[in-house]
Amino acid sequence: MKRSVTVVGAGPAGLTLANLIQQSGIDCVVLERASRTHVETRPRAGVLEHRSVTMLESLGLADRLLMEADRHGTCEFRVSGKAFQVSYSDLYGGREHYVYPQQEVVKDLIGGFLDTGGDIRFSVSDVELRDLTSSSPSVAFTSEDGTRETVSSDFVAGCDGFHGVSRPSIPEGVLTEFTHQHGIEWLTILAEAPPSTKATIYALHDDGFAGHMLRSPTISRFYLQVPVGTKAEDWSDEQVWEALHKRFTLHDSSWALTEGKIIEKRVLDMRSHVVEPMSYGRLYLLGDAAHIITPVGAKGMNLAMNDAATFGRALIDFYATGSETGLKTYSEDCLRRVWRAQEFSQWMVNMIHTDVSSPFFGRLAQARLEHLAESPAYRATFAENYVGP
Ligand code: RFL
Repeated sequence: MKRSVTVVGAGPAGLTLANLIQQSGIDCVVLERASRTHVETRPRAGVLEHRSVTMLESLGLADRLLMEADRHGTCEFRVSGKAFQVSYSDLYGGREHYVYPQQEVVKDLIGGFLDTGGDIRFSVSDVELRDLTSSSPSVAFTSEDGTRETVSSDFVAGCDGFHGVSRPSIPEGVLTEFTHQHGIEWLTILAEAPPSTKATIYALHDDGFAGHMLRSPTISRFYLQVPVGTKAEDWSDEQVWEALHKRFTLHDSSWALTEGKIIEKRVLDMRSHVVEPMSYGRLYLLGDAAHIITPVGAKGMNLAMNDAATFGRALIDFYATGSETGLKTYSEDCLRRVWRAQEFSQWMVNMIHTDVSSPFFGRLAQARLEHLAESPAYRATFAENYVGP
């Protein structure tokens, strides 16, 4: 099989790229390890930045999103039983967050790609990347029916997430890896509970952080900071709700948390990881394959889509004019935004946890939150980073 571009992985990065280049007449195939049902029902992130939505709109893939997504321009911080809100949209040119679950984004992207004649192979296995420094790299895979196939192409887009095969296919010593373990762990909970808030809540409590994120009118995501080494099964559902009630408590309000059936409970790896450069020969890494970030600040899916837009533009330019400029600057262009998001996420991690590394940092967190509550200039900087450039 021959295609111009082979895309490994059908997450937000791979599918955005596939739609973008296919709409410009560049043929590609997407190879995905999981089944279609699995990727279309896998709940993960849920916040899209204005820029990601604009890109989906330009691809004609935002109709359902614009109808169904909730728009958010305010978030709330709770400290020692008192709340304050930051209206980040007002502080940053009216830009808003769109709350729309990642699996719905994936569903729309798959639908759009297939409707325009796209080729996705689901449930493939034993994906192997070869000859990456040649002008015709290839990808071998076993299709769902057990047939071994090979696709050769001009470029391979490694969009297969942090645990995929693309990054490990790059010889040792080529990439510089930057890893930071944030020294905290979060229990992430998805519950069939309508949101108890109109704005995302970040609560700082002596027992640890708690977060209430919005997903849909019937589903909410919660986060609880838990001691490092905790296993999800250490926490019963009752303990989860008890901790959430306690950490979200407000002294001067009748606000109440609505409970629901817990449908997912897992401990999140609160790690940041970035590789440089994001390419090797004709292999380009996109999204989580190149960088992961904590969920603090809701950047992961947006960075993945930004990589896809940047690489897509570079490919479109290459096939239209022969120019390799965009391909050469791809890594540098993406990394600038990746590091800015990492810096913001780290800043926020330090602000919403009481005990990241020592009680000293607990006091710094309080000082930072007080500054945010009091200073319009500080809030404006937060808004710019939070809602996305
Ligand atoms: P994805 O979404 O992981 O997609 C990669 C795709 O590649 C497939 N794959 C392979 N395909 C072929 N061959 C192989 N060898 C393959 N190995 C893997 C996978 O099945 C998958 O379909 O990466 P992408 O496109 O870069 O998108 C990145 C985002 O998914 C990610 O940044 C966010 O979801 C991160 N994230 C969250 N971000 C938030 O902002 N808020 C959250 O609440 C949040 N929750 C999460 C998350 C990531 C999670 N993962 C990856 C562990 C919760 C989870 C569980």
